Amino acid sequence: DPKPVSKEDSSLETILHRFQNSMPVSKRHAFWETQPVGQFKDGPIKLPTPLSEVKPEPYNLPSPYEWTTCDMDSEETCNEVYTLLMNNYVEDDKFRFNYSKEFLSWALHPPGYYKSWHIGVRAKVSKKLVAFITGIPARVRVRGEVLKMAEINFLCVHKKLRLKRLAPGMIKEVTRRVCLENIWQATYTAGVVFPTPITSCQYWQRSLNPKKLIDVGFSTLGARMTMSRTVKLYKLSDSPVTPGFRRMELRDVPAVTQLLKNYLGQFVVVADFDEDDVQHWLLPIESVVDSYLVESPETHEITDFCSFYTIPSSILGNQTYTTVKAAYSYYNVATKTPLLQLMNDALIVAKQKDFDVFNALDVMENESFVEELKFVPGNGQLHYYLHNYRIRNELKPSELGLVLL
Ligand code: MYA
Repeated sequence: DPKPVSKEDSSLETILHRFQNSMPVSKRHAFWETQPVGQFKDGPIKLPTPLSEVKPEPYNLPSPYEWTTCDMDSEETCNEVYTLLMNNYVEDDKFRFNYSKEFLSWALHPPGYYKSWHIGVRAKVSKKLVAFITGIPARVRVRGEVLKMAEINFLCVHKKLRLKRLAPGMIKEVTRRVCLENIWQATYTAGVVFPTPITSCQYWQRSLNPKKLIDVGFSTLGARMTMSRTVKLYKLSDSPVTPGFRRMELRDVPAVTQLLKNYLGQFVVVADFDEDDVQHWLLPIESVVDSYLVESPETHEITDFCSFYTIPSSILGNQTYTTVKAAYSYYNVATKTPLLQLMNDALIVAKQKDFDVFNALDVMENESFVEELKFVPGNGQLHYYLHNYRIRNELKPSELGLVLL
């Protein structure tokens, strides 16, 4: 059984044995798999060490700073994290992500989360929160093997403390705390390239409120286009067109889990969701995550599903508008309704809910609808990474069935 190793049985020998046994005999190379050469197969790069060998105390920080574990249930701490990210998280020349407090609470409290993985750095004297990084537990399937992983997100260092090598210390500390839970793999995404992405994805953006997006510089008026022609180009129906299209409810969790499981089976790196995960990640939460499905009016079977999450972005230096409200395509499954029509309905409900733009990565089958639904390529890429897991061949974005926040 090559599956995650239990705490009771994590001796190196047992792990090595299980790891080798995960390959069919004909493909195993007991000697060469121990040598520093490129390997034929996907798998861990380093085997787990016994837990007793994981460093028990935190890494050192430069002396003016100290570690803090952020209790995200505390309103005060949640506010501090929110403010740090609002002012210092990912930005380009015009926009900066402005994740809401409700979103952060949702993102950091999935089933089985570890409080110790919500890590802050404070200035010792003022106690001001100056840096942050988080992990959450997840099961990720890589070519058929389900692994317990950490999803790492919200790495942020205050602008005044940049380029002082705080980030590497924070990454080492989160790694240590993940390993203490006997988890040895992680996944994360970033807009920058470092060693080594498993694939690099492209964002596509669909204007829902083109006038505002043009006014704030998010998009530009196309060549030979007027504002009124542009508004007309992006106009959508007032309400969804698919009969039986409705918001997901608690009673739909089993059916949605089944739909997702069946659908995601075809991809190479995939979120492995059970019913608890689906309830947490996909049951709608106002201004955080939206999910819709198609219930057949005749059979009442749930045949299709679509979802998106909400991240506002602050507009830097605009007098009229402060925020762009963006929807991010999450997981979508079409078995009866054409995917194009399903996603068009998703655009319609997003427009009804006053989103300005709908974003989608070119993961899963998203490339099949973006052009026809008038998405345009965004600038910049999103790179996907695995920590301590080798994938021999770089993947195509369409081989990913995993969307992080
Ligand atoms: S991605 C979002 C990242 N956040 C932002 O972009 C917000 C704005 N920027 C900042 O706050 C800072 O610039 C950050 C770097 C904090 C990003 N991922 O301290 P430094 C490397 C990984 O002097 P700073 C997200 O949250 C850089 O290449 N490494 O730099 C996922 C250099 O290393 P090297 C990054 O600018 C995070 C070193 O850091 C990133 O003050 C996944 C410089 O450090 C980045 N996004 O701070 C983290 N950006 O010299 C990895 C820069 O080698 C998790 N760097 O090039 C790994 C798995 C851990 C768990 C394992 C469990 C088993």
